[in-house]
Order: sequence, then structure tokens, then C-alpha cells
Amino acid sequence: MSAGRKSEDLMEHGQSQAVSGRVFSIVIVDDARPSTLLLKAALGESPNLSVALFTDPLEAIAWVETHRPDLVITDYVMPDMDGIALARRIRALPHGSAVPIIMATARNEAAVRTLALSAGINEFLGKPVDGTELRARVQNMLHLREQHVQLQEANNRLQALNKMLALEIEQRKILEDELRRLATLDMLTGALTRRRFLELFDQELARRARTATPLCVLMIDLDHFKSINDRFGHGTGDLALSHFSAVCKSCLRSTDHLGRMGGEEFAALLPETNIEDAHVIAERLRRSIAAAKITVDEGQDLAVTVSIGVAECYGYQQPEAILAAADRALYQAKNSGRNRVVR
Ligand code: GH3
Ligand code: MG
Ligand code: MG
Ligand code: MG
Repeated sequence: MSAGRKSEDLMEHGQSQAVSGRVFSIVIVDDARPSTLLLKAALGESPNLSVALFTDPLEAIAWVETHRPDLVITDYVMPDMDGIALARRIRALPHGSAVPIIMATARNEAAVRTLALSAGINEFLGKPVDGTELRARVQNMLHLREQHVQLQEANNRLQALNKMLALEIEQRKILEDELRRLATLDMLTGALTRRRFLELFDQELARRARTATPLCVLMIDLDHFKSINDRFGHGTGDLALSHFSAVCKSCLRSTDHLGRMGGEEFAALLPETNIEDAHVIAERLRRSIAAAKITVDEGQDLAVTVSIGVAECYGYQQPEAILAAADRALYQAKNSGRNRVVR
């Protein structure tokens, strides 16, 4: 709140605490027009006060509802609706509970004051109104009102910040999920990393134990891959690797897992698949790879073949033991001429 010359205009006794730099809106309601004018004059001329006068309480209520003033000063005895009924109506408005209300009346009796207080009226002034007292009371009320407004604004800002924070946390979570997903995939081929593949292997072994369903593993190695690199360059070798992985994905089910175990060696995990079916799948994969041609720069077609070893999980074997069994089968496939499946 900035202390300003403006608000000092309001104060006759130079109270050091200024209310605020903003313009406060005050509503005066009295069935006698001269009384409204007297009250307005008693408030004093001030550029930070905007005063609206009403002789009809219903019009005043409508105005309060739409303009949300900072203070209402009302008469008590009025023909259509008295000041207490008016206060009750204001308190019932959506934002009416926070508007300070002062009642100024000649009926300065304890019973009336009690009734006024119970209707939610904050301050009481006897008529004829003493200007100095009126201004002091108005000053205090506006001070409270300003504190209330500022608290509400701070609360609104806090809520907006909370909303932003929640959004940021949500976005961060999405990003983290994406990063985690990326960390589980091999960049070149899109196959699972070795580490992720072994994690899933553990999970599939646990599931196999629960459901008593078969689980098979294929160990796949590209044939003479070194010579592809040597003849066509490392870039073409990379192309062959991603091509291989794409063919694999088209041959495997979405529930199967393909992992790049290192270099040009891959493993496929086939849940709910026995050794006979795994062999059929491996054979289909081998033929698909051999049939697919990769066109390299010079317009030459590159033929890639794979050798595959198949193994089924038995008993309580660890992934390493099962992979080793598949590896032995793969070794046999290599030794017996490559481009073949051995189980
Ligand atoms: P084999 O039929 O016995 O498997 O012979 P091979 O030449 O495929 O086997 P070897 O293990 O001797 O060679 C594998 C080659 O794969 C050697 C390595 O340079 C290459 N390689 C490994 N990773 C990558 C890669 O990411 N990109 C490319 N272009 N080549 C790779
Ligand atoms: Mg009256
Ligand atoms: Mg190889
Ligand atoms: Mg190899």
C-alpha cells in the first residue's frame, strides 16, 4: 500500500496510515435525498473516493451486485425496505459477505444496534452524523477492506501458481517417461537394450512360473557381417542392421521382445511359445531376412542372412543359462553352414 496525498484528503486528523492509491467505491442509501447529500459532503472531497447515492434500496442492491463496492453506508428507517433488510440482502449476494456496511440512523438504541449487528452490519453511527467520526470509521473500514482485497489477490495468485506448478509437474513426468522409454531402446535399430531385454526376461520367467506356459528364446546373429562392413562401408552395415530389426518386428508378435545383445547379435523372447512353434517362427524369420533385399548406394542389392539358435526355458533356469543354450544352438548353425536355424 502506498501512502499518498490522495488518501490524506480523506483524513482530517492526518492519520499517518494511508489506505491505498486506488479509488474506493462507496454506496450511500437513504430514502431522503438531502440526507444522502449530507453524508456525501461529510465524507469530504477526495480523488480516491467514488460515491454513488441511492434513495431506492432495491436499486442500491442491484448496483452492489454488479459493481461490488468497497463500502455501503445505509439509513435504517426507509419506507420500502429498512437498512437491516438491505444488509441481509447484500450479505446474501455472491460477493456480498465481504462488503463492509455502516448503518447511520437517528434510532440509536441498543435493540436496533443488536438487530443490525445480527444482520451483519459492521458499524453503527447516530444521526446527525459527526463528519470527523464518519471519516475515521470509513477510513478504518476501507483499511480492512483493502487488506481483504489484497489477501484475496494473493490467494488468487497462489492458486494460479499452484495450477502452473501442477502442469509443470505433469509435463515433467511425461518427459521423464519419454526419457526412460528412450533409455530402454537401442538408437540404431529400435530394439530393446540388452539391459532392458534382461529385465523383461526376468519378468517373463516369473510369469511363466505363475502361468505354466512355455517360453522360448531365439539367438540371432547376422552372417559374415564383417565382410558387409568391409565391402560396403560401416554406413551400409548400419542400414542392414536397422533393416534386419524392421523385418524381425514384422515377423514377431507385439508380445514378443527383440533385444540387441551387442554388435550384430540379437535375441528374441517369445512368451507362450513352445520349442516347435519357436522353430517355425525362427525359420520364417530366417527366410524373410534372406528374401528381403537391401539396395545400397551403387544400385547393388545386398543379401543379408542370419543364423538362429532356438532354446526353450526349462525348470528354474536363469536367463543367462537359457541364452547360453540358445547361443550353443547358434554356434552349431554357424558351423553347419550359416543361414539356418538350429534348436
Ligand atoms: P559370422 O557369420 O561368423 O557371425 O561372421 P561375422 O562377420 O558376422 O562375425 P564377427 O563377430 O566376426 O563380426 C561382427 C561384425 O559386426 C564386426 C563389427 O565391426 C560389426 N558391427 C558390430 N556392431 C556394428 C554396428 O553397430 N554397425 C556396423 N556397421 N557394424 C557393426
Ligand atoms: Mg430514513
Ligand atoms: Mg555375425
Ligand atoms: Mg556376432
